[in-house]
Amino acid sequence: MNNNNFKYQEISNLTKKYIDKTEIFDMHTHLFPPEHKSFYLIGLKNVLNYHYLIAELLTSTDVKVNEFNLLSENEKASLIWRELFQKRTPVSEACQGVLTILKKFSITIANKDYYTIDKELKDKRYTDQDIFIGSNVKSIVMTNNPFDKEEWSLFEKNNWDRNKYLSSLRLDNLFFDFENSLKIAIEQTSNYEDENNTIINYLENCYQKANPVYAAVSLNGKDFDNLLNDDLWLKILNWLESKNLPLSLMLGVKRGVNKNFGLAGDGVGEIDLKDLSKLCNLYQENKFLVTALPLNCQYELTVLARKHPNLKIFGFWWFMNQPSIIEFILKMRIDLLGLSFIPQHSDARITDQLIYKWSHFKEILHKVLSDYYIKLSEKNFEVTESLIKRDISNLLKNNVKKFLSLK
Ligand code: FIX
Ligand code: ZN
Repeated sequence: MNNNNFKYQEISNLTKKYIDKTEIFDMHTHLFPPEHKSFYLIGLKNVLNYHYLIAELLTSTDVKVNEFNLLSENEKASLIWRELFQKRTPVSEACQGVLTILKKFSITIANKDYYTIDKELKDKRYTDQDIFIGSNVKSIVMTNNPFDKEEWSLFEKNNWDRNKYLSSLRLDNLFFDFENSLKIAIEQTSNYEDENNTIINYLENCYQKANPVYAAVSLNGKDFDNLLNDDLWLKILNWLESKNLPLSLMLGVKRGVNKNFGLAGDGVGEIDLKDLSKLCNLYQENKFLVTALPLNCQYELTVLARKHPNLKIFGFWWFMNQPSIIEFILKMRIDLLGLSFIPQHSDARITDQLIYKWSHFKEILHKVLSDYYIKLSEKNFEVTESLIKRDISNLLKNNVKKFLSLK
């Protein structure tokens, strides 16, 4: 092997070493700790009932949604396994994710049915901690909705690991269910002043109770007008600034494209990123974490991240989280932003998913990052082990923790 090839192999090996070694901070998930029993999801039954797989089942087989919804969770899982993994080839990203999880636990598939595999996996008796260790995820941020009383009851308990499961304030209900949100805010706060101040007082109570690391909303085009023109959002943004809390904006979703499909029925909406730029200019002391669903706005979003120091791009959200898209967009982000952005989040809904959501991404990161380091090396820039270690720590944890002002 000539000297150059040796150097390239060494760079690739070091890049893989630190991508595998670096503990991950996962900044957006739908996970909950085991102590939040009715919201804690783990195991093959839940992995197969992921809405990505349900959408695939209902559109690539003759299964009808009304019949599907009458089945038990186990019957649904068994049907999904049979239809997508036995009668068809599981090549989609969501299907391959299931195979990655099973492989991680050394479960061979052969032509076993769901119940056989489920029993073998259950016999492993793994916990959330085993999955965090197996995927090298140190901490995750939950999606906590202060306007869902049952889900929010997590913060009445003190028996769970608040360093591992960090909290957020998910505020979508203020858009689509303001009346009930206000009702909850009035119930939970003693002094009623006016609607907007009552909401702010309630958010302050929630902040004290949950210690969130950011607030978050998902938006489509028309919702942006509220953020820019609604007095409530003016107050919320000022309150967030006073708390040094970023606002995570998840842009370009269209809820209920197929209302019969439930969670599996959401799709891609439209978004005008000129509104985002206006928001960043209007609220220069606020910090905005931004991810977008439409593929056709990724270039404009990346350029905007070069214009607004208070805008930080994160992750490959939902339908963007596909290897064929990630490689292309990750390269564009590095070409335009260097290594200053937050490259990924898992969006995991079932704890086991941390295993595949991160291992699939890290494979791509290894390939892309190694190529950039080799290009630098060819320009006689010295790519050292400490440089590689530093960069990967920034990408997988320090960039997001710094933006969230976490130690
Ligand atoms: O708005 C969100 O947080 C989305 O991630 C979810 O609504 C979506 O169902 C999801 O889990 C996508 O990965
Ligand atoms: Zn999500």
